[in-house]
Amino acid sequence: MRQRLLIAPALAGAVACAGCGDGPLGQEGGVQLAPAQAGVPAPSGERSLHKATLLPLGDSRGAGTAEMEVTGGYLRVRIHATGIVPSENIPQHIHLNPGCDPGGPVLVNLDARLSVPGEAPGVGAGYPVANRAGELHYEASRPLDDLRSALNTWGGAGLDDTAELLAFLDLEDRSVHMHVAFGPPYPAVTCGGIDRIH
Ligand SMILES: [Cu+2]
Repeated sequence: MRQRLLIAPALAGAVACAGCGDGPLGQEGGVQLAPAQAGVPAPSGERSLHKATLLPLGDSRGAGTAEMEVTGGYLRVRIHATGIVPSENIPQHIHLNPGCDPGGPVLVNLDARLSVPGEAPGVGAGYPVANRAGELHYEASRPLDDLRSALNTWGGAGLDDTAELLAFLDLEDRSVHMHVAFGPPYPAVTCGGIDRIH
């Protein structure tokens, strides 16, 4: 049994996120994650497609879909949603928990570059803005090697290769949240558990 991995401790100035469960938004602390399973061979040319149906929470009318695709050495995330407050940067993340209540701490920021907690804030100008009709269309991608490096640097994840990265991300056991632009506590306005499509 290998030692459990530890996400970097919270930094001063991190903001709270009531809709996210425990931990502040963006720079969570003290998250214990199971390590990648030893003995699992690295698949060649890893490909997968995961999807979450985003449903409204609370008084929100927000709804949509999020797709997480691993292909060609990249993680690519697309979100299409409606009923989103226009003209504000909408914080959105992949959260650790499979369900929405609570979502748990942030695993990946769904900002312009798919940053990780500690690397970039969980709210602010890096996040997408809905148009005047309340439609939000978002796409971002990041090389898997770059994402792995960031998780090692900012989360102390100790991931040696892509197979360990994908086991660490464990996308089918996570959820996607979008939040109100202003906070704290940045309650979630939409959420969906992630399923693997193929
Ligand atoms: Cu979130």
